[in-house]
Amino acid sequence: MFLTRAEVADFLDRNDNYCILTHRRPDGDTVGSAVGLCLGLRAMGKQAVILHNPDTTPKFEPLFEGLTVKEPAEGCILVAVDVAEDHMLPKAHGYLRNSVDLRIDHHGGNREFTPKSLVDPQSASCAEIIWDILGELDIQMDEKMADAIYVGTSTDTGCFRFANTDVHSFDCAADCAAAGADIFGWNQVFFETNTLEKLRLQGWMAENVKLFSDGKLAVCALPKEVEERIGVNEDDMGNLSSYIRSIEGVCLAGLLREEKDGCKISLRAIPGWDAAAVCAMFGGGGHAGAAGGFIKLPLAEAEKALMDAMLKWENS
Ligand SMILES: [Mn+2]
Repeated sequence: MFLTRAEVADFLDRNDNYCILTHRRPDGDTVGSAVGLCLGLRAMGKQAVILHNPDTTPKFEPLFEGLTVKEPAEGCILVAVDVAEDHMLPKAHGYLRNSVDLRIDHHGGNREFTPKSLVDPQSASCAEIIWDILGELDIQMDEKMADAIYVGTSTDTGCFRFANTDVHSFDCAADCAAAGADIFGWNQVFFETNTLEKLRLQGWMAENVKLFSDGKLAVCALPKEVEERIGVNEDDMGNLSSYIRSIEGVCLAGLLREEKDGCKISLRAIPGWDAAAVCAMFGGGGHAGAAGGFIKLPLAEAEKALMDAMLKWENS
């Protein structure tokens, strides 16, 4: 059953004892949405916690402080935020995939896995939907809530630069700023800081990227050996496909990362180009502007398959 924001607000108001779930390899949006919702529910006097996500990277730990538990309490209401499909739950939470009561999300076109859901693919971030729900519930954001909602909104819009950024994103961010969010501090953390290893890897990518179709398409195939030699961590690897897409003239860019039984692909596209459609050819998905998937082929063959798929989409 699909619910409106007002109906979700009403559901949250009428019930109690919530446990919030985030997606595997958590990003700013799933973390910000969970923290914002948890603090909002607590401000209403509700029992609310977030299930500890074992994939959490250090950047996000301060936001989660004091909110997480290792096990959901007996009989609690499970709410998933920014979780597109049940297999996107962390592996350790897989046993809960048939027990989630409510999903709040902005990924469209996915298989429903909860009896109740609020899915708005028009929303740039899930955190903005949480902000709307807090508004429906007349909750005034405090600094901590504002920090969380700002992290979600700013990271999913690439600091208000991606095509999904709209008036609502700015309204939400303005409200976060008014409520005391540390705008400069979070921007420094997420948009103005790189490890030296990440910058070295970008240097390698600039040397090894392949441009084709008159420079409109770009692919970079990254051997595991290079990642290990440079010493990048998982955090460093986030959003590197955007870096290739930023090359002048490139409309659609793909990054391949070599793994044990194949290659992980990550695509970025400018408006009018469809990263999700290309990833769908390999069973993956996402948004038109940003999508991902997996190709069960060795690196060189996967690179060829991805280049062929990108050309096929361009010529379709
Ligand atoms: Mn999101």
